[in-house]
Amino acid sequence: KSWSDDAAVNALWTKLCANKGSDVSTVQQSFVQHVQSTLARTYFNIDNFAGYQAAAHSLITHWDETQQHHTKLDVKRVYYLSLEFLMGRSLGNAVLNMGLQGTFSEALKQLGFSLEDVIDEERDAALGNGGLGRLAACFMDSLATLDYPAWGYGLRYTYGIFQQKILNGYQVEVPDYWLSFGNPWEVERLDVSYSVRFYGQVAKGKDASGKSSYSWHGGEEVEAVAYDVPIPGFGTKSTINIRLWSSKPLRSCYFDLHSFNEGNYQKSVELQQRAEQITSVLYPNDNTMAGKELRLKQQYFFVSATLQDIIRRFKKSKRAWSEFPNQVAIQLNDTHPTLGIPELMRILVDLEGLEWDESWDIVTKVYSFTNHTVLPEAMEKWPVSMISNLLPRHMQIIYDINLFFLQKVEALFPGDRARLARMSIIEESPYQQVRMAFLAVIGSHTVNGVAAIHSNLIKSTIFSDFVEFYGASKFQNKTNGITPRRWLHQANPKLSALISEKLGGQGWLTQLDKLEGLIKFADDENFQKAWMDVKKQNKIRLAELIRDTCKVIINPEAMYDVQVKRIHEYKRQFMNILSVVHRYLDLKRMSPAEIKETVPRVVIFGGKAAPGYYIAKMVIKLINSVAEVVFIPDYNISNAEVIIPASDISEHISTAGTEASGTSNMKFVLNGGLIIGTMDGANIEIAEEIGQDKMFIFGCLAEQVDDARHNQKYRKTSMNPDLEGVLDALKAGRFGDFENFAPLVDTLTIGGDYYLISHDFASCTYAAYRDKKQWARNSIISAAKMGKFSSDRSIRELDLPSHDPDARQSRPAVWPLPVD
Ligand code: 73E
Repeated sequence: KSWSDDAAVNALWTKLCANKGSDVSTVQQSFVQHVQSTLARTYFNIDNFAGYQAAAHSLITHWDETQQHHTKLDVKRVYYLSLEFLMGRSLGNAVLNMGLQGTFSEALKQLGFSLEDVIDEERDAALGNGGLGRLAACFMDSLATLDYPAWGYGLRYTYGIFQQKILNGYQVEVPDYWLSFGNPWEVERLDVSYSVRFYGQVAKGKDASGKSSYSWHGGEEVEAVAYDVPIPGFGTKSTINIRLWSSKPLRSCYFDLHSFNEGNYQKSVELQQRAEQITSVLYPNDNTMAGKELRLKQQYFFVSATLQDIIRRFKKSKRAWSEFPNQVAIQLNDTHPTLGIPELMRILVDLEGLEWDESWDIVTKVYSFTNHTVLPEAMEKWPVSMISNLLPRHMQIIYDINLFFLQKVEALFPGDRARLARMSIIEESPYQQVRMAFLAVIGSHTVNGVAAIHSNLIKSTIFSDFVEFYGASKFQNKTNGITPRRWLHQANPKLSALISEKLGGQGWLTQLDKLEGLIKFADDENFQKAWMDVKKQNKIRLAELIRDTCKVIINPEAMYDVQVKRIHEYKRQFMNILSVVHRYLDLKRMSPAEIKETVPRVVIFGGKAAPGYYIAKMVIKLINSVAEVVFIPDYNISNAEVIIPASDISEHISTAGTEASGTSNMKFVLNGGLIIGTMDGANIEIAEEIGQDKMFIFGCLAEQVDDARHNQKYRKTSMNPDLEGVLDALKAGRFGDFENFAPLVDTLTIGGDYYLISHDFASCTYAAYRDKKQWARNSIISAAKMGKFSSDRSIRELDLPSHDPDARQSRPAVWPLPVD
């Protein structure tokens, strides 16, 4: 019962709910109460970790009320479906977003804790690989901050992205059992669970009117249980949810009684374990497809539970199905949740008894699709045989979708058989596979790329036939963004404070364009000094992290040159380390006087290689063998928050046309770092905003890549002589046994140098760093012009259902106020 008819009962509830002040003593009361009852500890045995848990629990009361508010308003909701959410830590972010920083620091201080130490106890929630998963997390922050009636949906993996250790220069993966000490940020919803079927058979029958009907039965069923994670917006009382599904055995058959009776206890538990396996681990491949049946199971498990939940919510309003698109918008984060398209068709046609055409009309009004990559190895294709076995009814539906689609193509382009083969959802050779990106395009009303160059590229390459068929307006660009709340305010508190002081308030945190107000201070020497002083302090903070994790002492006076991102051939960490060796060899040749003239530079790398990616792992070994650089192990959100504010320059040097957008490039510039980059992804738009003169741009352009590759492959161009010198040094064993790297070096020669390292091999010296004033000026102006790259702008452009204007009121006393 949600509301009583009894006025006295209502009054008592209202009074108790309202009793949630945010002054220091109320926070302390709540904290102590959680220490005693939630954690069952006492004043005498509480450590920083318990302090963290109690602080988190004190924040998480009454967070469900935004949902009630949206239900009351009866608004259309937007659902962001993503197999990855790379959240990092929550406590520091929640306290800042709720405006409770001062209160919490003081409350904890008086109780003998420091807020920073308590924050440091939290483990990263790392349910994502890289940019795609972090984008989902930034989008959730923006959706909450902008008061959208939004839900995120994902999977609650028991193991997040592996932890990386470096042993003898090699990457070693350690499982990330992040839940081992519990997770105060999630609420288990045992009341929200659905069953999900796999395998089995399809029976064909006839319904009452004599029409063919299909029913899927048999196989095995597992249960999806919801875990909700609250996302508080910044400066608003909106708090939205990410609902993560965890797989459990079906409640009704916890034991296989037959095996149990035969005395085979082991076997009776097997079913249970099989079910739990589905959400056990995040696939650690970034920008490559794993192709394992378990991954396909994860994808279907995810969309099945999510759609059941969305439909349950929709049905509460007792509307007709034709209203579904007015109540529901679903954004697909890449093709990973694309099975949602045939699944919604199955629900409408097989279970709800709607006609095919009516159902298809609903489906295509509900879905939109974001493409994040054009790399062929990342394009999802599933063998027809695998889908037919795991999801037999879905395979039939996909065939039908394809048939009706190709009939329309045939009508528009009669007799063009090659076109039909190109556009078919089914790839025929070397064996039949389902092209998930095509299914996503056909089942969605809009498709977007993630930066201007990428959105143009998908129109001219992978989806060009679809542009001809649907017209260009279906294909749009929504340049990625990042949340300034986490990536500046939280990660760089000193710079945030300096900016707020200069701009006279924190308005820029929700209207990032306001940073432009800093431009008029770019030549002000005092401001330049204050700006660079913050950078210096951040460099010292990073030097301490490096001292503690790598046992290396670095000089904060040197220029910090950073490349942190997943290790991938297209991102060209290999080229970066080769150019480090080149500069090292140069130094060796120089006279002491010449050496004095050079800028001291600390080169810092970080990033994980997919466990099965042999060449990427060899790049890590090479980096670690060049002892003059630092490799920070286990690059993750929390150390990114220390690394990014400390960089002077960072490297975003993918072969043109390969990095769809990149988002760390935005984070570095927003924190006053300059970037060295190729004309790729969002680098191009950053250059447009801040001016090319404030970036170190080099390398081949996207439109030149094909020719350059051709010339490289057929040795029409000879190898860059500087690069040749570097390879000679490697071959001479100056960085350890050459055998360790031979296959990597082969990619440049017999491999045809597909990523154009020789072509782009660049060796800049950045003398500009010597002119400190000019550097400070460029740094200030660049950061000031980054307004476009707020994820708030991306979210607004996505044209999602209208947000709730009433939610934006002054921050209530507690998080969040009950809906009146
Ligand atoms: O350029 C980035 C982009 O900034 C792109 O490589 C990345 O998405 C970011 C956010 O838009 C991305 N990740 C994946 N595809 N593109 C991917 C593919 C398969 C599995 C996991 C991640």
